Amino acid sequence: ASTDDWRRRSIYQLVTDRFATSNDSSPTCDTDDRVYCGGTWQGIVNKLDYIQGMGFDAIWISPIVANVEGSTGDGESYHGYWTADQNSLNSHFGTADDLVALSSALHARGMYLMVDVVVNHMGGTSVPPDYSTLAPFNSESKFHPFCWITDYSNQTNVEHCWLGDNSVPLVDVNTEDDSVVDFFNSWIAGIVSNYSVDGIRIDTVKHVRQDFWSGFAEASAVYTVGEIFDGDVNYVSPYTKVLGGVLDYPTWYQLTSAFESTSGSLSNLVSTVQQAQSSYANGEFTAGSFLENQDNPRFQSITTDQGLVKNAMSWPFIQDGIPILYYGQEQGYTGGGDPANREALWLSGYVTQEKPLLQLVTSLNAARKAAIAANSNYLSTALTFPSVEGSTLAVLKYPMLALLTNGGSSSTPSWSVSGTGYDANEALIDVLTCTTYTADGSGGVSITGSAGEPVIILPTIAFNQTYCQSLS
Ligand code: ABC
Ligand code: CA
Repeated sequence: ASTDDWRRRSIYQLVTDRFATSNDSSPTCDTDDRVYCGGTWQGIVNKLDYIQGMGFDAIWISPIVANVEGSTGDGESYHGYWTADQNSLNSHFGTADDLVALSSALHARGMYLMVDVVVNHMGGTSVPPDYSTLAPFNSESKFHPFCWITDYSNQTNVEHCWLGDNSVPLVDVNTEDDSVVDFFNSWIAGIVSNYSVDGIRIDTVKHVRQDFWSGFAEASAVYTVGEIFDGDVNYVSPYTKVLGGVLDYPTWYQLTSAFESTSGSLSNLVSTVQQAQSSYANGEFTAGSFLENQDNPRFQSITTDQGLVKNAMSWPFIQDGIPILYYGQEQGYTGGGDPANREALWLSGYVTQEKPLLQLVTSLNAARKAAIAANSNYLSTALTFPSVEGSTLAVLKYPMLALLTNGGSSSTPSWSVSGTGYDANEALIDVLTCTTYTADGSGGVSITGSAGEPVIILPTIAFNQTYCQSLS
């Protein structure tokens, strides 16, 4: 599927090993052990109702190819980022038929499959690594000479030296070598066609020369979203010219710091978003917007104030890009940094009732879908900030008006917003509570909220009321 096809989508990101088992069993899974816990592609198929029930219409799964086997000083390769053989699948997660069955099951529901892929490196188990264990590049000449990345301000160092550590060096592929480039271009085309993949998430993008990526993206012929783990818009933007989109790390930094406490800066979030809107090649429209992922402490390991949590969680669904929710957030998971943030989801029982954050996510997906349906230009309407005042923020992307606050759960926020585009006295609804409001004589909105929670306004006419009836 193309970049344009993905713009309206909403993505559920999962770590295959930790999402669901084939037979619905619930094996113990202590994240500190860093071992395979038993999740599979078949397990995902069994739980698609759970994902689709929240309104997601795409999933992003962790890497699929064969990895370093057995235990290392950094544990087992349950996450999938330590490739051993580019041309085989990771048998812990199932067979090729299972992966095809997953993509078929998704497509039968009108959902998309995004696969995580790693080009930059392969997984070693010693320094120097035993190159003969790697496939298909099994000689030193296909890799950059060993050196650790030591200087992130030196782009050559970032691209040619190695990530990882002495237990698991991430053996850096020589992506300047033409035969390596040719291999990867046909490899990605093969993955996309063999498993009917709709989009790819690309790992460690900033560790490979920028001009490698346009050919790779073209060869994939699908939407490509790249990971450039960096907070600086100026550093990230150039990559938006060579890929379908980027994971919006610059906004993520400001989103986290804006809502992690009641003293966070909303204006820093606003200015970073505006900078990204004007410097990314497609504005923020094709960027992946997220609050959590497998590399960073979960938001609720920083604060459990539910007012702050709900505001931060709302962000990816109300902004210009493609929302991504990292599995487990809907269940209120609180794991800290890697590996604690990779909890097994089966330990939650996949409960959907009386789960306020799961309900929030469901409402946010419903609101976004309704806004897309109501305004044929919604997906190309850049959000604006009609009001930024101390601890409150209004985000307008007509017909959606998101009223956010970082006042925390003991605050009673209020917003007064003009220039909304609503008609005089138009009937409005807060999608999260189904409370109704009326615009004033000039279309303005004045609302007092409660418990520091966000309010997500749509014209009542744009929102399917049966959704509200199903809430109670
Ligand atoms: C394992 C253990 C960890 C242990 C580590 C040494 O080894 O589990 O507990 O600490 C995979 C696994 C990990 C594993 C690693 C290494 O491999 O998932 O569990 O960690 O073996 C991607 C993936 C990630 C994956 C890999 C490797 C890459 O999302 O899941 O990890 O395939 C860098 C890379 C980035 C990478 C990330 C983990 O490391 O660029 O691609 N993620 C700075 C650097 C960034 C760097 C980041 C984190 O630190 O600039 O390049 O990311 O180390 C801001 C700046 C940023 C700065 C931050 C900290 O501050 O703007 O630039 O980021 O202000
Ligand atoms: Ca590299």
